[in-house]
Amino acid sequence: MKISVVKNIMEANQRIAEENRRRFSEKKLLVINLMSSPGAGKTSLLEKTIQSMKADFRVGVVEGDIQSTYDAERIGQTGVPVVQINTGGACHLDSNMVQEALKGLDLTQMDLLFIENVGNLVCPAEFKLGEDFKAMILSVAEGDDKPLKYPLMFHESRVLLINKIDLLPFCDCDPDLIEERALKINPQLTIFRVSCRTGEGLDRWADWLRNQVKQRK
Ligand SMILES: Nc1nc2c(ncn2[C@@H]2O[C@H](COP(=O)(O)OP(=O)(O)OP(=O)(O)O)[C@@H](O)[C@H]2O)c(=O)[nH]1
Ligand SMILES: [Mg+2]
Ligand SMILES: [Zn+2]
Repeated sequence: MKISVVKNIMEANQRIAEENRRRFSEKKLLVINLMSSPGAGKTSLLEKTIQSMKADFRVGVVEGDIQSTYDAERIGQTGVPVVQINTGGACHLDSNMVQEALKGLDLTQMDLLFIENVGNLVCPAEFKLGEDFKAMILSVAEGDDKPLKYPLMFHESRVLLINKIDLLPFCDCDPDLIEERALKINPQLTIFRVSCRTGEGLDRWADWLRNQVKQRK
């Protein structure tokens, strides 16, 4: 009966994700579930994005990690409200964990909420959290074959950020090939090439995001 157990878990996740989603849409809050493999640059992207948007929008963050409050402390330095989830071993966030984390945030004081998922290119893509959309980061150091091998995350995401483009001269990675392969899986993907190190491409991403927040209002 293993199969029915798994099914029940997914149904419960779906139900709580819908509750989260209702709360978010009551508050006209844009919520983004940010996913990538470990170290692709999720927290770095959030630090940069918050810096460029916090004068115009009220931003909040839920940080998901197996252990530690390290990322929440990094986000805390930007001055925006943040809650850390420690999954205690689980390799993805689920909607119940997010619902618990929301108790620590005042959603009435927020326009944009980022949920940084656990670093993992596989199962975070399977769990809805109540977000408006998923965004994923792939860093060029991971290789241009990743859309071929981990298609679900590319399929489920609305946005792909190709990060660490400052490292392209040192990597055997063709960003055109990443885009071509990703778009074959998901032709609706909006793609940005960025570097959180040099700042290249981040303005375009922030402009796009501002429009998304305004449309939600
Ligand atoms: N060269 C370069 N390094 C980067 C860039 N973005 C992030 N890094 C570095 O990559 C490392 C990992 O970045 P994080 O932002 O912590 O990555 P993450 O996805 O949040 O990692 P986890 O939360 O552990 O999954 C850090 O040392 C960053 O300074 C970039 O655009 N270029
Ligand atoms: Mg992080
Ligand atoms: Zn998992």
